[in-house]
Amino acid sequence: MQVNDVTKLEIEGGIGVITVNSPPVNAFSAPVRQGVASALEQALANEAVKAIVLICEGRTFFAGADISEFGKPVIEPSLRDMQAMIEAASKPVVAAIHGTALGGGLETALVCHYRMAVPSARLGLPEVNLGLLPGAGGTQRLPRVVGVEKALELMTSGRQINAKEGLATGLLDELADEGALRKDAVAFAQRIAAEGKPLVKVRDRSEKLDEARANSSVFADFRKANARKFRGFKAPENIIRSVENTLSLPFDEGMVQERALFNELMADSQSAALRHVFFAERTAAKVPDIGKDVDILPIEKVAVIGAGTMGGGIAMNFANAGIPVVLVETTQEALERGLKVIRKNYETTASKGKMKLEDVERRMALLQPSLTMADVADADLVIEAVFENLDVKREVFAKLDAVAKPGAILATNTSYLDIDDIAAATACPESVIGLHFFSPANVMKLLEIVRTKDTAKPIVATAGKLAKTIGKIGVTVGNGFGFVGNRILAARNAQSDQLVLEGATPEQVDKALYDFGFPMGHFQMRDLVGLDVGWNRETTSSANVREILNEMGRHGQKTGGGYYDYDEKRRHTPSPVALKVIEDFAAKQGIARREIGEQEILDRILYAMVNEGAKILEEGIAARASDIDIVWVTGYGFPKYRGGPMFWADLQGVPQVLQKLKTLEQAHGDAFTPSPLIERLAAEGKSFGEA
Ligand code: 3H9
Repeated sequence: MQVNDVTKLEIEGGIGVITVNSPPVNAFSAPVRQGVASALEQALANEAVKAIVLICEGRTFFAGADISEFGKPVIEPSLRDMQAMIEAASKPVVAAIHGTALGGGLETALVCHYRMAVPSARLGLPEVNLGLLPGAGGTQRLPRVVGVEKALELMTSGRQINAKEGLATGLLDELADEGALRKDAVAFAQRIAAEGKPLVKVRDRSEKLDEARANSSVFADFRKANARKFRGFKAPENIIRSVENTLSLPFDEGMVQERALFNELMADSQSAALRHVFFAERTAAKVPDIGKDVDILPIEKVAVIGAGTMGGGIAMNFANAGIPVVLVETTQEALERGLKVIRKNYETTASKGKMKLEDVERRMALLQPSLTMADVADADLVIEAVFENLDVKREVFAKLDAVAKPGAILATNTSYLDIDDIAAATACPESVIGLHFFSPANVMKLLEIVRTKDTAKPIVATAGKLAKTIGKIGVTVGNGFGFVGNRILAARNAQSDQLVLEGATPEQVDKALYDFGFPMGHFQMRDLVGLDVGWNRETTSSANVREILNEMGRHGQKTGGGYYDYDEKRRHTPSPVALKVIEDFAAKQGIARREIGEQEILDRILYAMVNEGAKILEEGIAARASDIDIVWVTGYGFPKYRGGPMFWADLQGVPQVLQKLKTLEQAHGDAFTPSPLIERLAAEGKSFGEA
């Protein structure tokens, strides 16, 4: 019987089966909550029903509260009301789980009296990723089932566990056969009813809490162990406080406090930012002019030109996804060195237990080393990762043009160069695209997909699909200096360099960025990467502080000094030598040094970045402001809880951004001349999100 558009109730062998089908992910929207509540009422009122199964159709069990309803007035019944009905039901209710039981979905399973899942199911409370805590009883019930420590770990990381771990931790009562969930859940419910098993309510359980009471330092230890990881994020602390309440408050009082702690997070800009990132990540996958009708090309074999740090890392992505890779180098030595590094990376992962040893061999076997460009002939995609120099790259592309099979995608991993210039070396510019991986390429999530004026749509669509296949977040951008990420980085770098000349110290600039939430400051980052990256010994001319430091042999961490001095453990201290270089250079430039405060540092760096982002939007290099945010959050360490530079700017308000830029322009010049887009948005009363 259909209860409403998304819910039906069927009676099968004395079991009331409530089935929800609300694509795409069965989130608890108002119709889903209403459907479950009325199906439950009907099942409870029906004497033929001895027990109830709650199950979903489609790809997954409930994926949680409907995030798109957040911030809007609650439509009855609330998730908590619906859950209270289930928990208080006079007949046993079994949650039958497939896909992912997440957030409010798992919390609903926790109010059912029993839980069963197929082996492929995954369970988790990922609210922390949205800047929230599990606010439908999760913080109160999960510790009662899996224990305080495990619950803290799961809720503050958002980690999903598989069904096997679910069974081992007591989160699941039974496993169903894959593909036979409904049948097995009905049989399980029949057994429960026939044997008169109790209506187990997690809220009444206390044995795991008693265990935690015996270990008085559990919360302090947990906070200490994770201080670095949680830095800047508010949700983990509220989760910990709510779990602490399980030990000191009765269940109902704990629930009241959970609600208060949840509401506090919901009202905070961090959650708004993290929810923005959640949707922005998914929106980035949709390229405005590329519909579902555009062909996706098969990628069954890849070739990577260059087995250096980038090329090797890029090749690993494909081997990890089971796609064979031809790895081409010019010398046997370079090839062997590259393969050795890849093997070492895999073995390190295996030694940490994150990969099986046989998988190391399986992945290595997917890599076919070659010294001959002609070996790319049967690759569907060729990625060039050679030295960052236009002539070198053009030469490679001219060769590729001759040896690659017709229709193969020819990609460059350049981070700054004009891809139109590179494509012009071929007779098929429509097949050329930029795939800008970030170092380390096997780890970093971001992939800038750079389309030129000529790149054919199927090539762009295929690159987007490929990003997903290899576990990256692909953002499609236009071809222009530095694309999105490095162009904004250049604006940030210019201000950082200028600030130290005008009187700030490298450590002051770095501290301001670190305190804002970046993992490390600009100068520390440069020292880590190596000041000599991109520096040319032949042409260096003491034109800036960086060149002078390089000329002095101060190439960064690896040489014991750069902008900072380093000890043998690579710990940094302020460098009097570097400061002297800065002061001398500033004097030579006629720049009078002065005291510079943290606010000025942040203002100049952030507003320069936002202004550059606005120009990028205006030029159509990025399709939307949220794409810029994703590039910076996933590729450059912009604090996720601030949502990215453009979301941060929207929080300040576009008129305020405009005002600030005008003030900065007066004091510091052209870099702050507001982009015309900002003027226009301010006049139209629009945000960057609406641009
Ligand atoms: C919560 O539960 C709070 C409670 O504790 C307390 C409440 C009081 N709502 O990711 P996909 C959309 S907080 C609305 O591409 P996949 C998504 O935007 C919630 N929409 O698929 C996308 O839309 P579109 C805790 C949602 O197969 C489409 O579904 N739960 C929701 O790669 C497909 O998504 C979570 O945080 C939602 N909850 O992955 C789980 N979830 O097609 C968040 C998804 O228009 N969700 N959408 O772009 C996920 O992790 C993944 O979506 C999931 C599927 C693993 C489920």
